[in-house]
Amino acid sequence: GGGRVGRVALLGVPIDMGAAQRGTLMGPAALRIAGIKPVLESLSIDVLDHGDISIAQVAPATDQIPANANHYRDIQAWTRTLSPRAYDLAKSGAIPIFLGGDHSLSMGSINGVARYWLEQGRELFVLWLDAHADYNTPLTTMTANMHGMSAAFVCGEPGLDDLLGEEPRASITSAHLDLFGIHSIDPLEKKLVHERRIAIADMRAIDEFGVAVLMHSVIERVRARNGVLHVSFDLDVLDPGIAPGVGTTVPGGATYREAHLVMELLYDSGLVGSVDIVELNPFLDERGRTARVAVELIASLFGQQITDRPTPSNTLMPGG
Ligand code: 6HN
Ligand code: MN
Ligand code: MN
Ligand code: MN
Repeated sequence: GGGRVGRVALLGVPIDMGAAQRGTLMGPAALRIAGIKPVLESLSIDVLDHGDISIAQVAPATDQIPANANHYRDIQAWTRTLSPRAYDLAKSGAIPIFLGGDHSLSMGSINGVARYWLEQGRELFVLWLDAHADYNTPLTTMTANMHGMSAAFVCGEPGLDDLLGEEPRASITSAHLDLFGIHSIDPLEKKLVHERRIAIADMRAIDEFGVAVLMHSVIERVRARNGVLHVSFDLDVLDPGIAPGVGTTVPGGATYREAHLVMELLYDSGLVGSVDIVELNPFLDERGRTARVAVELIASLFGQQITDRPTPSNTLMPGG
């Protein structure tokens, strides 16, 4: 396997203030110990690890702190720091992988990457692999935890309007978002997702139709518009039986093979331009199991195959 992807840039984003449970700040270290760099290198990919970003240098913000947004100042500092770094990494021509950290990091990573692709005249699409929709705003949230608001923020939903400060806002639209693997959604969040007519493949749809059929429609939508795909991979989309090391486990998640098939089909598509891997909480993990599963899935996303023989779908699909 391997070959299509030339360069990957790793960037650790050790943030845990967006979640209720602390500990995801250890995620980047655990992903490195689980071998993310050597595994990608074994696929003939050039990997540059940029280390972890820090918010130590950020100038204090003075905007009003909105209600119902826990640790707003911290998330704001991370978002303002990460967005320009994400822009630069996308511009470097490497595929950035943002190592979380809780899911609030996607507010910065997607904003920066979207700005780069917008400049290139390419539309950015986002595949949100998650147990949750993360489509709350300060007006709908039941917890005020900002990792539950990141998909809504990147789609330009109001309520966190000054989060980026001087950093240009590069929202995607809700028509560029695919929620995939969802099996937990709050009442007002569900209403908003339906109002926006956001594409959702929930776990019931995956049970009924299978991953391949549903992924095909995600991929075709991006390909039809010559778009680029950002994969925002929240490890809690996986069943807690295979991925216990996350703060918000929900029963009924994706199986090991369902998740690998998602990644294999994404690799075959050749459309993935950037990746978040979020919500790994080593403090809650069992002997590194979840970190290892995450790295195995990243391997499939970057071209590892069970055999190197063509499958029916990667023979038929252009770019396969
Ligand atoms: N995540 N919907 C819940 C909330 O607090 O808004 C859970 C969010 C989980 C967020 O896992 O990235
Ligand atoms: Mn999430
Ligand atoms: Mn989640
Ligand atoms: Mn199932």
